Amino acid sequence: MSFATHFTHAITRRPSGSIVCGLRAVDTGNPDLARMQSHHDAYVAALKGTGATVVELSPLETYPDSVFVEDTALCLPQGAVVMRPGTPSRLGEADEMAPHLRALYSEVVAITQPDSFIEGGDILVTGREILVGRSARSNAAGIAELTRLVAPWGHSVREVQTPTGVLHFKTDCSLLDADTVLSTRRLSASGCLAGYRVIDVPEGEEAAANTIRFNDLVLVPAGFPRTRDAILATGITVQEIGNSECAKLDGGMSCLSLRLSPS
Ligand code: CIR
Repeated sequence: MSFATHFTHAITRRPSGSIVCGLRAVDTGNPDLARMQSHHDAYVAALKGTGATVVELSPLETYPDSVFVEDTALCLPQGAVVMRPGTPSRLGEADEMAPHLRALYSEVVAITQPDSFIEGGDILVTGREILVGRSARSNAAGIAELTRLVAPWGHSVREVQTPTGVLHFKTDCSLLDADTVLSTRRLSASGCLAGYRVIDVPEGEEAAANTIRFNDLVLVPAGFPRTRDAILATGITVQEIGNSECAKLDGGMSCLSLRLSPS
């Protein structure tokens, strides 16, 4: 397994009661906290089942969307980069995450420029590069600052475009192995994944494009059998996790963890 799919640790944060105030593009009703917590428990258990250590952080009432920890940092083998979320209600989540990263890494740097915005959901780390989708949450200044910060660690960043109306780049794609990307057709048709082996999610199952490859497992949102079977056909073990409540807030499998393997 490459550095892009092998992880010794994950960081998660339990959802808080304030989750009903979480951001959403379309209101399909409030998430049910108890059901979300039970999905979250299954998610954490699946990560632990691969042998990884999971750091489970306490709920943060002040930040309704703070269960979506992925947006607060980029974790690479050499160090972590603390993000600058592009929406005011989430900006403070990054500072809350920083000390937990410092506990695991000797090098932690941060996006700090006032005009820079970038969220982890827009970043796909593959076996060969870091793809960052420009979106309503991640701008050119944020991507440029990230590029400067990770260059000394030997990483190159390629700016791409998150499809219009899609929250994050990884809403529409995820890494299955170092060279294989699961993608919606609307994203793969843009050509930004040229050179990768691309598996398109079947039509009607676009919401299943956001999975996570975590060691030997791929975690897939429950309810998308054709996507599950397409991944199973690659020979990777799949585990389905309920995502009905996070989906009401535009969240999926990747949003719920930071995945890392500090070197
Ligand atoms: C938000 O709008 O920021 C949250 N309701 C959802 C964040 C999902 N995060 C992710 O895709 N990485």
